[in-house]
Amino acid sequence: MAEVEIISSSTCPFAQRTRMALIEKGIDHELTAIDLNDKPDWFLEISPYGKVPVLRHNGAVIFESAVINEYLEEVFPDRPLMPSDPIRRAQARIWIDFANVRFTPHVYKLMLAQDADAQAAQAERLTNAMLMMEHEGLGKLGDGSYWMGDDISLVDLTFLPHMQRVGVLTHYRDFQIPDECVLLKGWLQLMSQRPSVTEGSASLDVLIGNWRKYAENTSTGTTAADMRAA
Ligand SMILES: N[C@@H](CCC(=O)N[C@@H](CS)C(=O)NCC(=O)O)C(=O)O
Repeated sequence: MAEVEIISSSTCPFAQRTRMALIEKGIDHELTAIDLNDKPDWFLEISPYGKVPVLRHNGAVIFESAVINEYLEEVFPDRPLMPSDPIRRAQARIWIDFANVRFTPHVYKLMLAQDADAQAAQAERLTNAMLMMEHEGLGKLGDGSYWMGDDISLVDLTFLPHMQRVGVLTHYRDFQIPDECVLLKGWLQLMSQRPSVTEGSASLDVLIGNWRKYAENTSTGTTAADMRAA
């Protein structure tokens, strides 16, 4: 048995962030997929939020994708995914926080919105978040192709899964990445070729099927409940 175990579900974008970190860092790991509609008792005993991903390592249980990724970075420092300079590390953390607090909720809220006015308001919020990512993030952080320059980092891994789901928003809500976000589009294209992305990603058709529960606002899961309240 590998010493690192990641507990996931087949199409969870948050678990995808941690799986990508494991692959990018070359960490041998065991992947345990659970059914979120029928959570096993052993999982509920170790996961206080009842959410994936959960990491088990050396007898410890760690949850929350951003915390798991920082933990992996500390414990497995080879093939670093954070800059070495403290200022750059702080900048990376600012954008990881932005992804979690100011970007990802808008993706879900646009999916969950049912009437046209609410959808238009949510689409505007998501557009503004992307414009900020384009101009204040990718446009200012460095000259490289990735968020923090020439090397992939935890920032890229944090944004990627929900940026991939823009195709699902296009399907259900006719939402597009704004035309002026050329850096963002180039970054998404670059990321889509990385083995950590191709290995850990479901097809667009699968994602469209999986997110129908959000598009129709019928999800009874905790993620939808949290995002409705966000
Ligand atoms: N903030 C958490 C979010 C994790 C999350 O929402 N996971 C979803 C699956 S994508 C989940 O396990 N939901 C449980 C449920 O819907 O009951 C993280 O970053 O790890």
